[in-house]
Amino acid sequence: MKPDRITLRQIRMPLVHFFETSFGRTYTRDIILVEVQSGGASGWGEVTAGENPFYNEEWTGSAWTILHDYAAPRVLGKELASANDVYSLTAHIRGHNMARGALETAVWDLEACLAGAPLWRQIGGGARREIPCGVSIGIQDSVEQLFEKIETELAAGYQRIKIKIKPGWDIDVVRRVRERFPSIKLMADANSAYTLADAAHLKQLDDFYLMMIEQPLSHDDIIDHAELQAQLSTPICLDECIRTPRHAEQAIKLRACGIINIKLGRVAGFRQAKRVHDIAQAAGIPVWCGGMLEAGIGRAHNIALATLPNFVLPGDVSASKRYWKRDIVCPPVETTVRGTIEIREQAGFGYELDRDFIQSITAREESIG
Ligand code: OSB
Ligand code: MG
Repeated sequence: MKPDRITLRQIRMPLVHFFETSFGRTYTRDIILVEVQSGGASGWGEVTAGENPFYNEEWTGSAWTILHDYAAPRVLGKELASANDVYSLTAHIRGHNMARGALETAVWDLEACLAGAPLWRQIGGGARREIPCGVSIGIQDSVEQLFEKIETELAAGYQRIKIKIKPGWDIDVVRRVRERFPSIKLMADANSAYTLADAAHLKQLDDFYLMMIEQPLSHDDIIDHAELQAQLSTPICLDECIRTPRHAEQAIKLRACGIINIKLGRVAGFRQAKRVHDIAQAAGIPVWCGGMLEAGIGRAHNIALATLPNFVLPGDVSASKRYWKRDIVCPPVETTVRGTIEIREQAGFGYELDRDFIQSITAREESIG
């Protein structure tokens, strides 16, 4: 495999409903798609960075520059024995995992297409035929609206509900949700909105038998999470903090978390995601697949990832229609009545690209090579 052309396309897609986290509201996604070609074949990846550098340091604009000026030139024209080699080729670039990860996952897709194999098999997955699904529900304008959303998702069969929290939308909201839905699998994600000074406040969440509390403290502070975990009976799940396999080792060693959310982009692609997965598995730490409001390509890559054996908890990978009126893949990603997504046997990421639609929403396009 020798990438001879890499094409970046930035597409613009309005969300069906705004999505609010502790760091802000998103109404429209600006997503970069990466197409890697070798001979006549193509592989596709999706940048999972947000529109602003608020979840982590990356955003659509930085990802375009990193891909165009640094990552793509390092991979273009290289004879690759395996998609596993891509990570090292861009490792000279510090950080910017989501930009690098989009290129890496595109090469995995390319490799799978050339092998005529589904992506989940190419990455060494396939531990399950369907992946368990949960939903992430953003901060709403009222608790009544949140109740309504939860009802809808439970009726659709989703196996667990994650709600977003922030100071001012936390203990009372969780209490009311728990009173209304006493037996659902429930968790809360704070996206780094608190500090260790809030430990006593967060400790109140122990009353609501949550599956976990996701990333309560700073995006880059494993040590404070270890201190907080020692005070909480609810397991902490780390998201933002785990950007490398080494971070997973350190967090586990310090007992900073009981669960890890793995996001492909955040850890720079499949190779690193598999390493984090393996480290957690060896330590008896369950993992699940997080989401970043992905369009169909990123969603399909997440499905492949979630077939690795230690993805035992329902993740944030859900149906396309929760986010998009029309997705960029055909058919759209759909869930079963069991609240699962069935894996597909087609080569590569398993769905057809809706190229006309992609073309019609492309705001910027450039080929290298
Ligand atoms: O922290 O998991 C997060 C969306 C954007 C940024 C960060 C997060 C999220 C989600 C959405 O929770 C998950 C999804 O894609 O459904
Ligand atoms: Mg999170």
